Amino acid sequence: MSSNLTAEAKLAYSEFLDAKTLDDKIERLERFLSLVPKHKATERIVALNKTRLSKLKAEREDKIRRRKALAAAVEDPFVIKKEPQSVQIMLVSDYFDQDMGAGKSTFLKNMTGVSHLVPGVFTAEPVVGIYEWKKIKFQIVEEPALHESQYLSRVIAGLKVTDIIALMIDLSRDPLKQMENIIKHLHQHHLYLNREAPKVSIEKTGAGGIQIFLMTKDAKKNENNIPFIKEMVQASGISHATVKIYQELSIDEIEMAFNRSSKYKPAIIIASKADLPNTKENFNKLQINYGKGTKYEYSIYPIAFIYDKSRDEIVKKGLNSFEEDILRKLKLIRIYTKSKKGIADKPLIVPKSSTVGEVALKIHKDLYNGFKFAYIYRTRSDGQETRIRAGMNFVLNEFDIIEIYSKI
Ligand SMILES: Nc1nc2c(ncn2[C@@H]2O[C@H](COP(=O)(O)OP(=O)(O)O)[C@@H](O)[C@H]2O)c(=O)[nH]1
Ligand SMILES: [Mg+2]
Repeated sequence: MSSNLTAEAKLAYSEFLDAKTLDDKIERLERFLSLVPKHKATERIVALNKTRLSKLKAEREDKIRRRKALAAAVEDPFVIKKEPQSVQIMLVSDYFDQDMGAGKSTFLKNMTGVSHLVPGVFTAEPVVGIYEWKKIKFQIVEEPALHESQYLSRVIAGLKVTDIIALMIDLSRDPLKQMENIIKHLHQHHLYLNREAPKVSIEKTGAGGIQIFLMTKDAKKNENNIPFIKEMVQASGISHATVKIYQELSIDEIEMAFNRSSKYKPAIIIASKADLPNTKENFNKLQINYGKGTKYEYSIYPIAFIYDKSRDEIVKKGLNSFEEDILRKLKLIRIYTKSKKGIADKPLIVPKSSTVGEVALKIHKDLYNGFKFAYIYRTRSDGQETRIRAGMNFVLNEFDIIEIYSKI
């Protein structure tokens, strides 16, 4: 133990080492971490023990999950079934006050028309709605505002498997504070937004301990941290592995890379209540700190739902290219299938650069197994309509029409 720690922290650590049950271990390690002052000299101790902590928590959650699975198959409101062929967007915000929500319910209600929802009332469980945009389904899930509670880890578990996360930031409050609050909770549970995973690979082996290889010139700068990296890999519960590192890693990045619960998700910011006076300045603050041109590159949508008396309807502002942007951010393209019945009016949503073979498999495995060839109808950039005879490996473009010929 480092001499940078207070006597109280050292005592807490030895109590942790003495803990017998999983719950005790977690509680005592959390207490120890709360007693460690956070600065340069302690950042390794903190990172290492945070990794230990999340391993213990993962163990506990696993136990709880298994226990639950054994019990009657009660539907878990925190597990959201995804509509097939849809894009799922989860809304989160920080927790401020019961009566001062960020605008998630208002967004959900106005976009999807879910009726059993009262804006202005705290939502304790996820609420789901769905709407169609150009024949594509968008499923919107409102998560409870993030705050320390027994549900926080379940909310974040949901966020870790969604397609894209929308941070709802209330422009009538300090936006940077809200961002910090949200990101703090997410990082505590090792969920990272608009960031790439550190370039590291871990391959478990049967024996031989932890072998670390620094693969690039930049990676060689980690030389001094090798013992620490080994400790981190072990703390994550792996005893034998080949670890290849391709970049220089900060202490934070070491923690991200070797924590097995780390997840990376695309995210956008929806900046609500842009109709209120004096919100322009807060919007600018968000833009400068998190918008395009910063390292996070958030797309930020300043929105408002305004009642138009003359038309007796709510007008949505600020969402002009919302769905297009989301598809682009998720690297998804639309293609259309053609059969004897004609061209489908619903597009298939597939990853960019999908091949004819991948699409055939997605439609039906018989089309794939019996595949002969496909016709691709494509409008060229000069406006010319073309028909291309294509094999399995042909790469599709957005808006291609595909007609597959199969022996089956
Ligand atoms: N002026 C204005 N108020 C809004 C807007 N969106 C939400 N609100 C208000 O903000 C409060 C909280 O909204 P709600 O949707 O319940 O937030 P949630 O807690 O994040 O679900 C309610 O009183 C809403 O009427 C908006 O675009 N403009
Ligand atoms: Mg709500």
